[in-house]
Amino acid sequence: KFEYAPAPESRAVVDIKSSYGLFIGGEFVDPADGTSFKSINPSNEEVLADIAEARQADIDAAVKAARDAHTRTWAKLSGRDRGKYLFRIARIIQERARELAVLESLDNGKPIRESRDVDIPLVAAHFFYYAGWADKLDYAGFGPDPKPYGVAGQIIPWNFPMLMLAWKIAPALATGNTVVLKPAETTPLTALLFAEICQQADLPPGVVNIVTGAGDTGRLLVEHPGVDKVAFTGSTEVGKAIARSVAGTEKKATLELGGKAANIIFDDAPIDQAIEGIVNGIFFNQGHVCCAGSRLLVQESIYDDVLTSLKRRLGTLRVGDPLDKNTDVGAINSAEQLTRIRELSEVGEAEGAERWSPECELPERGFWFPPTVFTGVSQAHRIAREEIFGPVLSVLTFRTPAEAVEKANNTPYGLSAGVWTDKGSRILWMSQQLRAGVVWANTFNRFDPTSPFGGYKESGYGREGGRHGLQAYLKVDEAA
Ligand code: TXE
Repeated sequence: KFEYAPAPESRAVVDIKSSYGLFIGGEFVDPADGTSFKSINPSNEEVLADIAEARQADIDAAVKAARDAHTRTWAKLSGRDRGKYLFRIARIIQERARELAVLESLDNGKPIRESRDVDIPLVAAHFFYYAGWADKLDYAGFGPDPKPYGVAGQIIPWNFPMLMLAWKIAPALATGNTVVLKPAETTPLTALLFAEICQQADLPPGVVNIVTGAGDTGRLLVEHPGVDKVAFTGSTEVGKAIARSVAGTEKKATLELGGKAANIIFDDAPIDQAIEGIVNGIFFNQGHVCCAGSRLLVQESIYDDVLTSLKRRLGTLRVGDPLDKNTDVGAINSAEQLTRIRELSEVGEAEGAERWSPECELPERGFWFPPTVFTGVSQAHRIAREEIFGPVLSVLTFRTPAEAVEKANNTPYGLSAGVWTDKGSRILWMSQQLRAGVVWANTFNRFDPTSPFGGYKESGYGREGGRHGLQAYLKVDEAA
């Protein structure tokens, strides 16, 4: 048992076993060749647990378990019965929310306030939402009697481990698919706790299988001939490799990849609210967010005011222990990600942008990076073009709405954007002009299970969330 101190909010107790097997056919099993890797706490580099690494024989077993469960039980259940299981899972997630939140913060490094108030409540909400759809698929507008693909191979990243699992598993199960899911290698623990929750909910064995491992394990899953549908969230580079791998096969794929979102502040915006939106846009979850507002576009006339207020606000952010309920910015998830953030920040300086961070003392152990703002950034700079995926904001300016649109769209990505203005007509115009899957108006990083989420351009294809999220798991063409 781990005891967590010092914040009373975090004084939860969560069982972390010293080692974890693979969850296949409803049980935890040892990997065929016995290899494993470590999951560590990024805030202090301590080992949390030893995690089994799945190889070919294990993927074969997991896909077979998922196939058997699909043909023998899951596909035969009525939508209402599938919904009952999902409602049960949602309720157990609520009951075990504290455990899940602490475990998420330990494994990922995100502040407990976020895992407690954002991640885990949204996870439960996703399961409730898709549980409600399970017996209404005939009315979802996809034609009569829409059919599941069968076995879904799902690969998720480390930035929102439980939430990405919910985005993947809840709609897949609601539509009658079974699942083999691979969590990211740096954050497997909540997915393994979810496996226990499936047991607790008496989910039929094999409906959900969790295989742990790194990129190679993911590749084996994607390439497995028994997988009918691939769903991936992660880097654009790996997403492209997956698209190539499934091309010419019968597999369907949905890809949710990187982003370089513009957060656009007009001079008539409610400034205090906008400052909060900028901070939330890029420092929420240490900026490990595919839709992070990593490019701030400020109208020139208010540039000085915005920068002064923003810097003052950043001076109040607390960076540190993820389990302290007062922490605003936690640890960077891994040494590799920290290196990436450091390298791109150095590139920013070398390219001539001006780097600024508030005074803050970072813990000695663990992976840390201070909230950072780059000014004097031009569109040609790499820090304005490439996803940094860390607490680093690049500030650019614009004069007219048309210039804001042009700069915002000047990116290979197209996942999200934010617009801050008092004018309703401008919000409508901007949202039509911006080439982004999500456009937030006078808010940022707001998620809801009822809203579809996904990208344009190199940010991927397919939508997760809402009614659209069902479509990704149904043979809608054949049914129509
Ligand atoms: O991603 P990977 P990484 C971006 C972000 C970050 C960069 C690299 O810019 O700095 O990607 O992060 C699995 N076949 N995003 O290296 O490798 C892997 O094990 C199948 C944005 O962590 O894409 C993990 O489970 N699977 C993104 C998952 O893919 C493979 C979130 C994501 O890891 C694989 C994460 C392969 N060949 C990173 N190689 C977002 N859209 O939110 C790796 N994986």
